[in-house]
Parts: sequence; C-alpha cells; structure tokens
Amino acid sequence: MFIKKPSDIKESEITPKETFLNRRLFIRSAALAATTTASVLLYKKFNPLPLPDKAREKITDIAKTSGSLSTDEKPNTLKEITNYNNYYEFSTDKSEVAYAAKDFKTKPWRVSIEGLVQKPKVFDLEDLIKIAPQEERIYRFRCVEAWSMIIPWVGFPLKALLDKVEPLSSAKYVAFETYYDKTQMPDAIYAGIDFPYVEGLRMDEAMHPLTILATGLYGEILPPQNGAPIRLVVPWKYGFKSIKSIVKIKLVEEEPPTTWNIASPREYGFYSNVNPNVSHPRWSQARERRIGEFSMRETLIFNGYADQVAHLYAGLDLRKYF
Ligand SMILES: Nc1nc2c(c(=O)[nH]1)N[C@H]1C(S)=C(S)[C@@H](COP(=O)(O)O)O[C@H]1N2
Ligand SMILES: [Mo]
Repeated sequence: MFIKKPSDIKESEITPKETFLNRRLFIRSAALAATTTASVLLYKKFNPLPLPDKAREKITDIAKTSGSLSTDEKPNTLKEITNYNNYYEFSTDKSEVAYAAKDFKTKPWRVSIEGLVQKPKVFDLEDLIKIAPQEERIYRFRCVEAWSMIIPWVGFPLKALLDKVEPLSSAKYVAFETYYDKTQMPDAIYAGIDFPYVEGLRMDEAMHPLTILATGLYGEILPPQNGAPIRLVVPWKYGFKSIKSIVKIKLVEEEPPTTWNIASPREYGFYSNVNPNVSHPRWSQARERRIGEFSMRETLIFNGYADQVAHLYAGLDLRKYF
C-alpha cells in the first residue's frame, strides 16, 4: 500500500473543508495586514454579508408582468442570491465574488448594439433602460453545477432592444460580450478561461418573451456580483448562458463562439438548454439542489419552461445539440 509522506499531503486533505477555507482566508488576510488600512479590510473580509443592504438604489416604476411569465415559487433570499455567485472575472469561489466585486465601477456604462442591424447604436445605460418598461420577473435559475434558485429579477425583454435597432434578415444569431478590465478584475488571470466572456443565442431565442436584460433584483439595481449594471437572463438554459455586465451585443450570421464551449467543447454546447436527460460528463443533470434546501429536487426539462419554449427546438436532436 502506498503511504503518503507528510509533504505529499495537501492541507485540504487533512483539515475539514470549513477550517481549510477559513485558514485560507486568514492567510490572505494576514498578508493584507501589512497594509495601512489593514484592520478595516480585515473586518470587511470576515464580515462580507451586510453589503447588499445599503448602497443600492430602489428601482422606481416597476411595471406589472403578466402572471404566466413569473413562477409563483418562493424566491430565495436577497442574502442567498447576492452571496453565492458565479462570476469568474472576480473570483472562482462563489462565496467570495460579492466581496471581490464590491467596488466594480458601473457608471458611466455604455452598451454597443451593432452588426447586422439597420440602426446600430451605442447606448448610455440611462437611455437603454428607457426602451421598455422595467418589469419584475420571478424566474427559476439553474446552474450546470446542479444548484438552483428562484430569483425576482427586474428587467425588460431583449426583444424590445433588438426591435429598436431593426435587425436585418441576414441576422441569425446574437453575440454578447462582457466588460473586461484587468485592473478592476485582477484575479481573472487565475480563472482558467479566456476573457472577455462571450455568449450567444439564436435569433428566435433572443426574441423570446422570457429572455430579458436584467437591471435589478428585489426591486433594486443589480449589485456587481450579479452582473451590474445589465446582464442577460435566459431562464430555460443553464446559468452560464446568462452573461453578466454586458458591453456589446452584435447581430451576426453564424453561430458565435461562447466562453464555456471554447474552454471545454465536450462539456458545454451552444444550446445548453436545461435537460435532465442529457448528462454533463462530470455531473448528472437529473436533479438539483435549491439553495437553502437540504434535499434534492428533480430537474425539469427546459427548467420548467417547456410549454413556452419547447417549440423552438422541434425536430432538433437535443443530445447532439446540447
Ligand atoms: N461575464 C460572466 N458572466 C457570467 C459568468 C461569469 O463567470 N462571467 N458566470 C455564469 C454562470 S456559470 C452562472 S451560474 C451565472 C450566475 O449568476 P448569479 O451569480 O447572478 O447567480 O452567471 C453567468 N454569467
Ligand atoms: Mo453556472
């Protein structure tokens, strides 16, 4: 039998995970202690949770949404939604994204809509959000890593924006790009994927009434960790399609490259529709853990939105086009 020498044993193997994580935090914080504002930073590092309460603005004039587009399941708490995040530009540790992104500068913000459109335009965010009434949409949200949440987004249909710039008939796909700035996102270089993060939808998916550009949650403007100031939400697809902090939207003729497909094509396809019958090579997609719950739930085809979206994929082999 092979016995590991002490030097072969990683710290993560001999300490319970919580202790390991806390120690790692402590070591990092100890390094911070060398700086002048150390005590303040240390305090914040160990107490990251109160962030969402202050600083955020209420969104006024939220329009009513037709009932069928929102789920009546109980939303996750603001604390859960804003402290368990995937945003690799800031951190690959879900519980650290909120802290790492807290100073992200989102004003001023511009989004360029370009490519195969009659009226390309660079919008200031303030003008962009006036294109359509802001609505609350309570959506199921399912990550490929088998966790899920119920999120009360505020946003408006992507279709409203696309209609405004008048797509040409040659436009078949929509390509999205996230803001990228190494100085604001210094840990991005450790993420192991290329930036800027890019995503894409087929034109009919982009025009679907469930597809929204979200600008807020729980009636307040989006916090940085959730993709401020504007991010995509496509509730019947795995979470990684919902690209954050968008600066460019380009209408194109060919299927655009997407970040996770580039990183690992065997694992992540272009479509990425939630499908309990098609396993990811590393995780079954049959079940999921709702954040805040102990037992697992069955995952629903198209994340429960089959009535609204299944027709988009009639005749498409969902095993091949995963
Ligand atoms: N730019 C960018 N967008 C991104 C990601 C990312 O790392 N970078 N992560 C994706 C993944 S995998 C998920 S599950 C969701 C998480 O969104 P949330 O933190 O608001 O729950 O954002 C998606 N959008
Ligand atoms: Mo994800």
